[in-house]
Amino acid sequence: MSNPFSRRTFGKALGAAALISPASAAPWQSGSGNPDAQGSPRPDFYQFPSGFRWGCATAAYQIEGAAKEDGRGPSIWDTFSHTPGKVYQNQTGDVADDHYHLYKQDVQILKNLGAKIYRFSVSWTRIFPEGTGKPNPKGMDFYNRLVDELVANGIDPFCTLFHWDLPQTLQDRVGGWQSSDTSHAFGDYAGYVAGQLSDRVGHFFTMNEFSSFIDIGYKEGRFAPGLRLPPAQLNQARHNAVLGHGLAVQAIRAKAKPGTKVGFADNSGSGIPVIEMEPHIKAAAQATRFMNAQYLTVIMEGKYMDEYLQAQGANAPKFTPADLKIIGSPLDFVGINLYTPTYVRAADTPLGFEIVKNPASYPHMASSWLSIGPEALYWAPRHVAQIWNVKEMYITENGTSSLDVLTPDGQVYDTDRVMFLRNYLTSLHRAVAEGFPVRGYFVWSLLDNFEWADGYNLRFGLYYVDYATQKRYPKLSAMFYKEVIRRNAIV
Ligand code: PNW
Repeated sequence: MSNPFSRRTFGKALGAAALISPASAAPWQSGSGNPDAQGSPRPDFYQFPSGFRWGCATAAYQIEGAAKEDGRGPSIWDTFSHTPGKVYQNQTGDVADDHYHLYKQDVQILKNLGAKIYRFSVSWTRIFPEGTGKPNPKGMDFYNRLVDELVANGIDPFCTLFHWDLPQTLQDRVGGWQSSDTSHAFGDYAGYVAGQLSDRVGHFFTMNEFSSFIDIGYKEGRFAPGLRLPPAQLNQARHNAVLGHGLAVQAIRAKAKPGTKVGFADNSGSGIPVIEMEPHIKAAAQATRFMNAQYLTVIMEGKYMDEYLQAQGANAPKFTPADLKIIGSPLDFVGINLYTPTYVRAADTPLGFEIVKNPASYPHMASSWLSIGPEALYWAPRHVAQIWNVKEMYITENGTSSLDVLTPDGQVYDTDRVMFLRNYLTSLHRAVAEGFPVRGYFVWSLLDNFEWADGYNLRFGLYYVDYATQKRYPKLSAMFYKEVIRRNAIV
């Protein structure tokens, strides 16, 4: 083993640390500059390679507000959030974090954290208020100013082109993702924005989480546009989404500066072997391919799995070989949003696996769907690298909701979030240490924000937002993350 710290020396270092660790206030409370000597009681054990990139992620509708400003057109999330009964307490993204006006302050917050990368999304209807047609210069200006501000502060912008805020006109005119007209409109919009920003933005994500905006929006109806389509129509919408992704990849390559990198950010279900032993590991990899057959797998393989098409039968999507070629356009990197584990065991089924359902007692965070499974952050990159030979990956989202409370003196002790991040990062460290090519990590999210159907009830930020005053307060987790970044290690 090349591990520099044997169990013995590790234990000794800890013992020594206990003797010398100062009893004074935590470094961030004393505000005493660089806490290196006192703050680091032992050699950092979970050190990341130099050059590993730390950042935060957000999305337009969740933070920007300014819903009607400078010519922005309505998106399906404006319509949905303004429809009574769809969002917690009928809250909307009309104002959100008012980031549209406070972006300079938010860039300073990022800088203060030490973040070197930032993932934001562009609101399609700021650029094309009706989805297609003539671009709106004022909308584009906002992203130009934001990108300039990031670059001036030493932060590398990563741009997501679609984080669910589809132009309402496209929903009304053609049924949104139910029509390939939307796929083409998306390609045009993506090419235009990349053409405008790629002199300063090196990485573009086409779309964020196919399954969230299609399956929750067009099947379960809990997200905009709130539809419950039957299987054949649903599969076609899924197909149009990945087609839109492929068209965007091609448009970005045509319009962006040479060398611009293109990928996507998906919350691909990732199988975790119930026990780390060969048959279950194999089963978990198979499950990862099959669970993502309609999104990640068809994008990476340029082909729908036979098992998927067979399982769908008459409800399978209609497509041409040309579609598949577009969908499978080669990518420069893959982004993985990761929150929850899916346990898998080897089984005597056609694909050799079975998904193991968690018992009711399985622990979760404040969001009821957010089951805790740090190992997912090891297995997801490993599967993606091994199954599809991906050479560059980012964890594009990872984080948790919490029922944060602001104390009278302006503190938020989100010990649950710190626990969550520390444990997930430990698994990510294992993936990186074993050589799986994860190059960076984005916490979801920089700020508390509009958490879709949960409104402002559930907070995902490292910074607490007082929505009445728009004041931001660093939580304990922000201090933790700042120290992780500073030491390039889990602390
Ligand atoms: C992601 N699930 O959504 C999104 O990309 C963010 O916009 C969002 O705020 C964040 O995660 C937290 O929810 C998800 O049901 C939505 O498993 C639903 C699920 C996962 C992620």
